Amino acid sequence: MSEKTNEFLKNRLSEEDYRKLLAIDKPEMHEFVADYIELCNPDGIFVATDSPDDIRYVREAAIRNGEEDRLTIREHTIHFDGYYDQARDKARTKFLVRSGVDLGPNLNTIDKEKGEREIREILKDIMSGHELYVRFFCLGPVNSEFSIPCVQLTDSAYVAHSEDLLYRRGYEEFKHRGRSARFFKFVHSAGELDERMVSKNIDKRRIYIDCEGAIVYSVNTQYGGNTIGLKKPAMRLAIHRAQKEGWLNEHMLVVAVHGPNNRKTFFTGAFPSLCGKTSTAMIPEESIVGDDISYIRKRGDKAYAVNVEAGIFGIIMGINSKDDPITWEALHSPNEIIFSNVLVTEDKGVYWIGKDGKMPRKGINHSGEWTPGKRDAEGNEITPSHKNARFTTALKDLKNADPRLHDPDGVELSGVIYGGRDSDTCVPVLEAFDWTHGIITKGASLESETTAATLGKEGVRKFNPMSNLDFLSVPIGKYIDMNLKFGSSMKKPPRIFGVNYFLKDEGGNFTNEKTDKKVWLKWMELRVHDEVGAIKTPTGYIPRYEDLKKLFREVLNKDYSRDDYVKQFTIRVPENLAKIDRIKKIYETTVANTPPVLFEVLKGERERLVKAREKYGDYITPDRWEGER
Ligand code: SPV
Ligand code: MN
Repeated sequence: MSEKTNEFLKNRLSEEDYRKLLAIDKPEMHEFVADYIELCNPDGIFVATDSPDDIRYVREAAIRNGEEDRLTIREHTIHFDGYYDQARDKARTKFLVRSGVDLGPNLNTIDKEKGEREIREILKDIMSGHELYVRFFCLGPVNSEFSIPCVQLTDSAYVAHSEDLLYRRGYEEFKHRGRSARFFKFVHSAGELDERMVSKNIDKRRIYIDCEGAIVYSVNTQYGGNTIGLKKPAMRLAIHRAQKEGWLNEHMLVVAVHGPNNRKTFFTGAFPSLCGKTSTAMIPEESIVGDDISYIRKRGDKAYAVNVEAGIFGIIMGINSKDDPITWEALHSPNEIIFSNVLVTEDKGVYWIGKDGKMPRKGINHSGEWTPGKRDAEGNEITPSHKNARFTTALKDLKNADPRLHDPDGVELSGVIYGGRDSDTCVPVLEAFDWTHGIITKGASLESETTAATLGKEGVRKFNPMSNLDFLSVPIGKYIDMNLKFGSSMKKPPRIFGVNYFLKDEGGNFTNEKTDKKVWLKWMELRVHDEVGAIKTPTGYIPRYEDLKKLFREVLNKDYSRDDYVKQFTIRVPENLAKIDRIKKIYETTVANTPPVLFEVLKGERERLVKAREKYGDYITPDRWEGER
C-alpha cells in the first residue's frame, strides 16, 4: 500500500478499525477500501472481523438504522425494499467491457470507461450521512480449493446482516491467505433513503459488473438479488473465472438423496425461479447442501460440488405446513431470520400469500399501510405480501442440513438435474443417454414458462440455458462448450436427468402431485447406481412402470396406477419436435460460437423422433417401447 493510502486510512478509520484492516496483509485490498471511502465519503466506518461482537454490531445496526424491525419471535426481523425495488433489475445490470469485446446479443454491456465514469459520478459522496460496513466473507467452504475470499463495502446494515446468514466468515481466510488471496470486491450503496428507509433514487439504480477488475457496483437499490454482493453479483465474476480455469459455476441446488442401506448420493439441480428448486432441495427425509448456487470442480476422474453459500434467501409465497414441513418449522423457530416484503400484523406477526390460516385484514407491507383491495399508482391490486417476498436464514438452523455442508473437499457429484416449467412437452423424469446428450437436450435446451411472479404475459416459454442465462458473463456458446468439455473428459461423468414438475393433460390439469418429485429423486438415485432398469425412448431413458409403482408405495405410500403412468410418460412427438426446432433456431440466430455438436445432437434427436412417429404415431405410450429396451 502506498504511504498516501496508509495515511488516508489512518485518518479516516478509528485506531481499532485501522488495526483490523491492517492485520490482513493485502495491499491491493487496502487500496480498494481507501479508494471507495474517499469516493463515497461515509460519515462513519465499521470494519468487521469474524468475531461475534462485530457480527452483533452489524445486526444491531440494521435495527438502529431502521432498515430492519424486530418481530414477535425472538431473532426474527422484517425488512422492506421499496415498492418498485422488489426483484433483480435485468435492464440496469450491465457488464463493463472494453471496446472490441463482444459478449453476444443476450448479455447487457456498456463501454467500460463510460460505465465507470457514470458509476463513479453516482457513487460520489453517496454515503454521506451513513455508516459504511467493511465485511469479509468467503464463497464456498473456507480453506478449500473452492474458496473465493470477498470483501463487501456497503452502507446497508441489512445487506451486511443478510450476508452473515448466507455466507461463511472470511476475515480469517483473508488473513491466512494474505498476499496470495485472489478476491472479489463489492461496492454497494442503498443511496438516499426515504422516510420508510427504502432507496429513493431508483431511476439511478445500477448494477455494473467488471469481470476483469473482479468488482461489482450496486447502487440505489436494496433488493437482495441486486445488492448482496456474494449472491448474484459474485456469480457473474465467478463464471468468468471458472471459464478461464475449467470448472463450473452453476445456478444449482445440491441435495443428498438417501438411497438403500443409508447410502447418500449427491445431485445438483438447475431450475429457473419459481419452478420448485428450493422445494427439491428441501424434500423431507433427504438432506440439503444448498438451494441456489454451486461450484463444481474435477478431481481425479470425479466431479465434486460445493454450495457457494451457507444460507437460504428463499421465496416465501406458498409455504405451508403440509407441503413444506421443514421450512415451516424453521420459520416458526427462534432462529435468526430476516423476512423481507411480507405483511406485518399489528401484533408483529408475519403473513404471506399461501400461508396457513386466514389473511389478516390489515398490516404493513412493501406498500406501507395495507388493507385488502388496496391498489397501486398503476391501478394494480396490491397483494398482502409481494410474490417475490423472501426469508433469509442460515442452513445450519435447518434440521435437514447435510453434515457435509462445509466440507472443504465438496461432495462427490453423481447426477445433474435440469428442470423447467413445461406444461406440454417433456415427461416428468428421464435420463439422458450420456453427458453430451444431457448437456445439449436437457441443459442447453432448457425452457421455462413465465409465471404470475414475473412481469408480462403468463405461460410464455422463455429460453434459459442451464437456468443460468441471467448470470452468464461469457458468451452462451462458450459457456455451453465449457459444460460439454467438463464431463466429456471423464470416464464416468455424473449422469444427467431432465425433470418436469408441471406437465398437464389435455384437460389442463397437472398430471402430477407436488410430492411426486420425491419418487423421481429416488428413481434417479437408483439409476446412477445401476440398480434399476429403464426404457429407451428417442429423448432418453424413462422409468419402467413396475419400478415406479414400487417406489410410489415405498416413498409416498401411494397406489400408482398404470393410467397415470401412461398419461405422464407418453412421448409427445409433435411437441418434442417443435421444441427442437425452437431451440435450433435460437442457437442459429442469436448465439455466436455455438459448438457444432449441439446441432448434431439436436438433429439426431429429431431423426429418432421422426422415425418413431412413422412406426407408432404422434403420441407414443410407454408400452410401445417394451420391445426396444
Ligand atoms: C433467483 O431469482 O434465482 C434467486 C433470487 O435466487 S435472487 O437473489 O433475486 O437472484
Ligand atoms: Mn437463484
